[in-house]
Amino acid sequence: MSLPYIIAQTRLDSHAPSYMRPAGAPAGGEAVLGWALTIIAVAVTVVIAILLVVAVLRKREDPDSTTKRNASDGTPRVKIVPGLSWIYVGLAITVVILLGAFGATVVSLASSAHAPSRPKITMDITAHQWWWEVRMEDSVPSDAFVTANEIHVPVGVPVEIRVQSQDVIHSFWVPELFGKMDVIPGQINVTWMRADRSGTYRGACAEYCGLQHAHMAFAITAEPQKMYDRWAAAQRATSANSLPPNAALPPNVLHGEAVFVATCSGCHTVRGTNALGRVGPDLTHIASRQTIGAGLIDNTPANLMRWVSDAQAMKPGVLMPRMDLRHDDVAAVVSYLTTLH
Ligand SMILES: [Cu+2]
Repeated sequence: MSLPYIIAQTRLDSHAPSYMRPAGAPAGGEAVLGWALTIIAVAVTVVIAILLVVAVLRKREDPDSTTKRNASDGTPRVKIVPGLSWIYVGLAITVVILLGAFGATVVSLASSAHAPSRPKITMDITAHQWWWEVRMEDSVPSDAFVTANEIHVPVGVPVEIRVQSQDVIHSFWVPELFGKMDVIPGQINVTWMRADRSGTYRGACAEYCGLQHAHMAFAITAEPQKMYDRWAAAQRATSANSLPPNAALPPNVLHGEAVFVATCSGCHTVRGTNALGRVGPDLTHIASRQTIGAGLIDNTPANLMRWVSDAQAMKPGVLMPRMDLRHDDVAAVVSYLTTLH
């Protein structure tokens, strides 16, 4: 990674996720380490370049260029060139810098491996080709809830993150909050994060995992505790609860729900209905999400129409098949999905 690229990342493009612009821990300590190692590497390169230029420009005349030989046996005399002892000084400085950088790296990574205090929230992340299932655990098991791709956390609170994979190897990464954590089938890897600033931080899969690896994004929104509590309470509720009791729903929404349960329930869950599928993302509160297709496109009715009709055309290879539904059935399903706040 070149220095101009790093500078462009950190200064010019304020929207691109960058580990050099941390918004919490453990990313903060890792960014300090990253900057320190970058500065040392640049300084060493500059010093060596200057010395090389000086060496080339400074043409010293050797007053005694012919090799003298010992009179006794004719072997060449060993001659110590003045200034050669500086090599030892340079070597000593290099060793000290390298050992210092190594020690700082070990200490920094060891201290960022664990949260400084016991995490208050645990999230279980399950990677799928190509989306993220999220289960927010709770000390009261019935208060745990499942969502997908978009996660909220309270600012200033350490969060334990446990990652596992449903299929192939992935990697879970939010550059501004924490380093990459490999997601490996058959095991649970654990990391942690603490957002220190409100904001929405984009994450991505950081391990090539197939055709749509590039479209496996997610977002973590850090917000004040009260706002997080409201979000969590809304996510816990079934979608039926999010509608007024006995609400007289428009006929197209009711029709959309019927089509959804008949057609989509094998793969998707909408809590409070008979749709209990676990293959695809839980859609109980899909209307509250910003994007569809794991960060692929904005969650708008027009994009939902395109997605529900033919997800393969938008994200080739995705598990969701092309649905052979009539146009008015798709429109009804979209009307229904937009009520799931
Ligand atoms: Cu991937």
